[in-house]
Amino acid sequence: MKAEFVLLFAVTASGLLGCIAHRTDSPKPTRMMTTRLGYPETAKREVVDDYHGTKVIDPYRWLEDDNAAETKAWVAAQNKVTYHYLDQIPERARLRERLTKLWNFERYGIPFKQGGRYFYSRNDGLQNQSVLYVADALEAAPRVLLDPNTLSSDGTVALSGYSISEDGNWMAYGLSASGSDWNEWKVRDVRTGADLSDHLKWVKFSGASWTKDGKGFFYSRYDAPKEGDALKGVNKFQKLYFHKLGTPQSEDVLIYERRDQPDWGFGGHVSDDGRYLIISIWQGTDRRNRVYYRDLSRPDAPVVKLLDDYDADYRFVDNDGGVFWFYTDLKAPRGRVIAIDTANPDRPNWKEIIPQAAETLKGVNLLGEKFICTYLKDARSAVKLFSREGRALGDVALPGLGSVGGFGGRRTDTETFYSFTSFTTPGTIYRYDVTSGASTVFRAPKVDFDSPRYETRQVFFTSKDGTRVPMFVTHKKGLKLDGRNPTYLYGYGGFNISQTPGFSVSMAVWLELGGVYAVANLRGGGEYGEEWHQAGTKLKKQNVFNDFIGAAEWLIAKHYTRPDKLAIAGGSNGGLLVGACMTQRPDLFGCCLPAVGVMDMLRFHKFTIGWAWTSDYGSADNAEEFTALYAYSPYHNLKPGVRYPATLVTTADHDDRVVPAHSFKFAARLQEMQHRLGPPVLIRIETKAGHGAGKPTAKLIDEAADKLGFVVRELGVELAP
Ligand code: X98
Repeated sequence: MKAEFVLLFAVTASGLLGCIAHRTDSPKPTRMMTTRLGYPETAKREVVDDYHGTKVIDPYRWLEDDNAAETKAWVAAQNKVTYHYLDQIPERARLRERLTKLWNFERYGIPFKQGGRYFYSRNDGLQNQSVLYVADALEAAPRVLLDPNTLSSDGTVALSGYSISEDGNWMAYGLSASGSDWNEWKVRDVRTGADLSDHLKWVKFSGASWTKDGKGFFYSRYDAPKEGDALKGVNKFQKLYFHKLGTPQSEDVLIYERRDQPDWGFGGHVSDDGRYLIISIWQGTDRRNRVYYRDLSRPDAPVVKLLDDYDADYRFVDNDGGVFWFYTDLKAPRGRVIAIDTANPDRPNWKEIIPQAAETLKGVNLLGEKFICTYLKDARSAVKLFSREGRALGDVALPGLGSVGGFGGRRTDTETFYSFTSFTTPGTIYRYDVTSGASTVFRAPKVDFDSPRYETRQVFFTSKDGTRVPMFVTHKKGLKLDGRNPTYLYGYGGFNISQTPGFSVSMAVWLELGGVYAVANLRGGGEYGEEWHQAGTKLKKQNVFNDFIGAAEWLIAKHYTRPDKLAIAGGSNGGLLVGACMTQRPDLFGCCLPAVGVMDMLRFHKFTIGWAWTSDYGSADNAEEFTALYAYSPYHNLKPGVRYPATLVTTADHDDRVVPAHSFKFAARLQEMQHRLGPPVLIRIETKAGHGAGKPTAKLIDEAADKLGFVVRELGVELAP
């Protein structure tokens, strides 16, 4: 077959990847490679479950055993096939080279002040892990407080969290190895940089909160798992402890547990005035919570059940003596701020301070006696100020369509910091003077990317049931809507999590290639508050897939692209999204990238923290919810002989958030079902890595090169010579 090439784009400033050609006839060169791929034989075993009278086979159940030698052999054999295929993609080396060059820019985390010292992270560009610094003044030369790169030779030990004592002298910090959610916490003397002997194990889903006197901190932990079960055993019965500085963990004081409530999780937080321990009680990822508190000024004070109706999301903001301010979505799906006087806590006495707005309230901080509220307006950030009484005091002006984060600090602080990022600019850090309202740049990264050549448009499309759904579309200025632009469509659609603009090195390289990058704000997310979230959960989860399919159809109808030029991607709940959409509409996509996805919707609740997600998914234990789950579960909806799009499933051996067995079983069955002349179905299993957090830069670059290389090959994107 004769391939024609049409040169469409001019060379960029970098001169490396700026010009691409499109094959106009899509010869699908993968076919030949596919037949030579030789997937490993995956044994099928007879496993049948009965769900409410429906028999369901699970032939690849054996892949759930992460300790079995046969699972390890299967992983090795799959990786061999995958890397053999990826090694033959000539563009991959150049993509990796360009990714490495673009990744190599200095970037800072958002600073904060504690005990007269400033703390911030910095990455010089290619460091596997960002380094934590401390400085005596904002522009004083900082010194290294913690360099995680020294903790392992390959960058696989990451700082997962830290907390500084009131006087700024002590730092409790959590470390995660190989991407696991399990953390070990230690304590460092900020003045000397030396560690104490304190060592806490089996900490998960916890921060640390110091008492005002710096004598110790509150944290949450689980019991040690059974031998061999650490990465897949169910996490229940979390307990809240107090750890006293300089003592062994065995002497930690149990502050709160509920043996009658296995699903309850606890977050302990000491109020800035040091007076109260606020205990947030969670039941999985359900947004609703309970709030209890204890008066720390009295050693024998009881735990008081302040908010125990489990009817809304309540997040403690700050307090003025016994008056507590909360963010809540109670009778306000887009959020508001209320005050509860703990001396008169009955509901009729609650006061509304900042009412619900048209925008969705996402964050509230009290600084310089003003509330700084971050909102989402059609998935873009807006920041508004209010007095303590709730009087509107104006906005913080932002540089454009993007996302902000930060505004941390204390009620008495008049200085705070925030970051601003967009699809074409990496995070710039600003210092904000709360008194004058002036923002000044603290650090602006310089990245080798010609941002002004690109544009982001926000579009709205209509989903299957008529719902108006927003989507960000980013590409080179002057893009020709000729229906054949390679397009990378990304989505998540769950857990009240919003997809807001942000810079991605990988997508910057894609844009340089002439690609279109689309991010759809699907239902299930938090863009428009709790109603938007609920509209994509449980029996309504199909709405999320309909929205994503609607986004793809819109991009095709508006001549951005066509199915064989369209890649879809998503991770975690977004991996489920990709898996469900490709099983429902295999004709609509040219390439699919389901990453660390939840693929077996009948068994997700049986591993680690999976049970927590029944708030979004429901459970196969419930007959009605089983029917909904079985109708879209990616693993269960693959059909024999269908021509599925080229697929690169990605996961990692230490993913204890979404166990890799989901991806293993899905990939095994997809290889079994794929049409014999269909495009490749590969699974890439990263080693010494987890769900994503803390992944070292070297691994991020390798993964991005492999994914982009795969997309470039499968969509037939030609790089400039
Ligand atoms: C989680 O599963 C979040 C996991 N998680 C936490 C923390 N606390 C939790 C309490 C209860 C249940 C889960 C919790 O991370 C936590 C608390 C303090 C400090 C650090 C962590 N999430 C979902 C997820 O990962 C959605 C996003 C958060 N999923 C994977 C959903 C499906 C696929």
